Amino acid sequence: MFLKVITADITRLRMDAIVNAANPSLLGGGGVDGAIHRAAGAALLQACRSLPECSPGVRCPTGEARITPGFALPALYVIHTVGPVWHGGQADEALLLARCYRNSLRLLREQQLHTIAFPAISCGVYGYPADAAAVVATSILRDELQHDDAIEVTLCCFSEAMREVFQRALNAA
Ligand code: AR6
Repeated sequence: MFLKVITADITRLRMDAIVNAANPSLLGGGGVDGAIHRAAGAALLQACRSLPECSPGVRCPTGEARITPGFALPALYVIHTVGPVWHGGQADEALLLARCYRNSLRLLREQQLHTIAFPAISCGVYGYPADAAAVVATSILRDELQHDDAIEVTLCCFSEAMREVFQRALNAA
């Protein structure tokens, strides 16, 4: 199993795929989403816009994932997933967050790709408590990668404090 936690700007990573913590429109936003769109260039927005809507304004419902090229990024592909907004923990947040990780890995496997980096999905604007999100992320990933040596997963935190939270959860998972 290859699963590690680092502190980095995800837009700088040379991976088969990096994951974007997007919103259902897939038309960009702040945080890591804004950084990825800026670094990938306008072609990424164009590619996202051309993805089909499943309902008005929704290209990716919460918990699902979509893939596009990475354009100007060092990463070959971007897997866009939409994490849950934290509503206190009783609104299926953990289930939906788990689906983000599972569905992103499913797309990676379908495309026969091997290296992937995740940001701390939902831990910014969407307000998911970092320690709880880290437990979901690391337990799902450990479970998914247990019998899979082909995939290398990097959890890419944006601060040393966040890295410590995710590393602690990984050690306990
Ligand atoms: N590299 C790695 N991690 C980053 C980077 C970066 N360049 N920039 C920020 N982070 P957020 P969410 C971290 O808010 O909570 C957007 O507007 C950040 O410090 O980006 O899922 C979307 O369009 C935090 O730990 O995503 C949605 O509307 C983590 O990435 C909404 O935000 C996630 O924070 C999604 O909210």
